[in-house]
Amino acid sequence: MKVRTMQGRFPIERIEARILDIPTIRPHKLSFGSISRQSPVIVQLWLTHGTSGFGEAATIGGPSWNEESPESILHAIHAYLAPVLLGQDGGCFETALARMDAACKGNAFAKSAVEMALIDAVARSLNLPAWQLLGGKRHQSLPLAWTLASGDVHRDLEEAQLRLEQKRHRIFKMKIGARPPAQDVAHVTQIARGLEGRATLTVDVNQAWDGNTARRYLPQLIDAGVTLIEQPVARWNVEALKTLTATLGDRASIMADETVCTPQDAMVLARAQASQVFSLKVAKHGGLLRTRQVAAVAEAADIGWYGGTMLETSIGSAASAHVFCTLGAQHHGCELFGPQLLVDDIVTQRMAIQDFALQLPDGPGFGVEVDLAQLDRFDRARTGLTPVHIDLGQRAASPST
Ligand code: MUC
Ligand code: MG
Repeated sequence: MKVRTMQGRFPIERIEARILDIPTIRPHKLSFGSISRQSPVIVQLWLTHGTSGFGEAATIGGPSWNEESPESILHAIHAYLAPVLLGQDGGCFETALARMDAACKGNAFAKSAVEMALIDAVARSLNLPAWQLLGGKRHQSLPLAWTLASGDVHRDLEEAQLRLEQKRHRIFKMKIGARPPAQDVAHVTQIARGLEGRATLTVDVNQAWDGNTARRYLPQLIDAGVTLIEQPVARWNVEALKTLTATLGDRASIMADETVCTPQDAMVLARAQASQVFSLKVAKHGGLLRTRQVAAVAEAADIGWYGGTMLETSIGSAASAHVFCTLGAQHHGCELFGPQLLVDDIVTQRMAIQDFALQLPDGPGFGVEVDLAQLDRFDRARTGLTPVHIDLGQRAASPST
């Protein structure tokens, strides 16, 4: 039998992952389709002295937001990432990332879930909050956006109204790009009128428009009151982002999301002056440490940051909050509202929201306690649910005649 040598102060003993299936409170409509279920991959990592930590990677609509799916993430973790980490010193985070990179190209979401569980486990064994291992916190709370994505003006306005009254959200992001642009402008204009003077409005086009459409319709959205515009064009279309930033940048900020994944992507955008804000997401950057690298490029290039989400449960959202709270002052708040979009959660207590801001949980690790019974309840291995597919609706339904 092969005997594994245990390395360093925090040897990694065991890594397990599973897919959960959690329904959303309402259909969530994006430019590329609609979802009614999230399928996060949850990782648990044990150190030899018994402490364990949790990590998460969530995708939206299987592999429809980018290349990774819950099933590919689970496979990458079990087949390629866990084997190169077992027995290694978990305290050497960069070495762990290098080993995962050497064993497996890409697969940023899968790596981020493992790195998250590792940082949680090491922080817990030191009885420290994770932010302490990530450079120290600079914010105790962050303004928290909510996404209006029901597709219906009245429902969107009702949702926004309630959240304003509850003092939970006063930044609202609208997901557009599924309908003809003129209809989107009409929808956003109605919402802007209904919320005038009480909220900040942003839109996420999720790559749906080409450069010409964006040049024509974004000024109309800005006239309606939109101040932050996320990923209006395809992720490869840096030229269009650059033109939009140069022509509209003094009236609203252009934010890159799908275009900015690696630190190298960040450098390309910074050199081209192709966006004023980066949407940071732990999963697409490949973990908490890489998120800090992308944020460092942003800071050096005078680009702001926004704390993005892939609609994670409270595990991934709390981990994201820990790294976002270590970043600089030039921010546009965050949208870590994933837990509120799900019918139920997998932690005993969610992060608090007060005065329109998410409060950083300060306990050991990511400061949230996982409810193991809830993990079992939603575990796909138990429920036998099949992979989630994005609902394309009328989009791409049949060839045009
Ligand atoms: C995205 O592209 O930003 C984040 C919030 C939301 O509603 O969808 C996601 C994905
Ligand atoms: Mg986005």
